[in-house]
Amino acid sequence: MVGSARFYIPQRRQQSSRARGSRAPSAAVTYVTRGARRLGDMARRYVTLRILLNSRVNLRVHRCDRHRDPAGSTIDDMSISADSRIAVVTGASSGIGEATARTLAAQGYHVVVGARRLDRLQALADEIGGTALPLDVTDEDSVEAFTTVLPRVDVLVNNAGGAKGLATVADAVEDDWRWMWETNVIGTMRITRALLPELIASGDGLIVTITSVAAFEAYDNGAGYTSAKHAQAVLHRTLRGELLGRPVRLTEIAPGAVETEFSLVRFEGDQERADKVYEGITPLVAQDIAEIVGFVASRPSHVNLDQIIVKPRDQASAGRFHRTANPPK
Ligand code: 8X3
Repeated sequence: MVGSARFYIPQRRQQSSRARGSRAPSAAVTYVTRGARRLGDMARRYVTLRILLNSRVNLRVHRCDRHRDPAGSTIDDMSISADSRIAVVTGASSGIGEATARTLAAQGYHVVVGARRLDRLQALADEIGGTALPLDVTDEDSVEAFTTVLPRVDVLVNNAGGAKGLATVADAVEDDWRWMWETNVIGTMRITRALLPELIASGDGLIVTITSVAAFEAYDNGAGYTSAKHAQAVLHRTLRGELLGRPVRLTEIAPGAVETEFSLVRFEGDQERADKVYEGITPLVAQDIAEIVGFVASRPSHVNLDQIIVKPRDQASAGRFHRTANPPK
């Protein structure tokens, strides 16, 4: 009753390198790539078939060296029951992503969690009966390795992202801007583009993108982040039109102040500065957002919640808060 598939992950899509604007491959490279792609397609078809035929399938994933985790260990098994719907959550090693993975697992999804911190990710996957796979959305090879092994995808939660720094445009730090655009914008585009065929093929796909109030507002010292979040949101909103007529719903969730590692990352580990962001208010917590994702995912398939802006009661806009000495916890 348990099937087992072993395969090496080949290059998945030749078109993705074309889209990157790389030079035309030589005949030999084209030949090898086509062969590898055919092998990859056969492996994917085989896995899908096993899922349809067996009550459980056990997928052992072997990855090429550059995708191995630093400890060099093999990637864990992916045990998926035949009737499981699969939800993919990016940036799932903490905060909103972690809480969302728990919520969707409780709703019966087999959740595939992706992030860079594999140790935390694995503990989460063990807890919720999901699958942990390393994922760096800023690395095209990593995205390709991650997406290639998924036998089907019903829900994609684009949560990976974040902010770095708080500087005026006059003092803009290019590396910070680059990181924010790579993570929030290009990363969302990469993973969404790669999983679109599976989401459509599911017959009832859902893409949830976690943007921010920064996708609706501009604020001083925040242009690197607000511009990236605006761009990420436009990418997501564009898909709503492009996918019209296809069985895929799209929901943008735009949170205000959520107390997670967000500010700690933004201020490069400066805890005192990060704490100040939430000082004197009762901020949202990751679970608040996770429950909204769970609500969205549990609506009937003809219901599309397009945009949800969610803020603490103490926050009126991105930069306007009501702060008190002893806010209720
Ligand atoms: C985080 C919200 O207000 O810090 O996405 O930009 S804010």
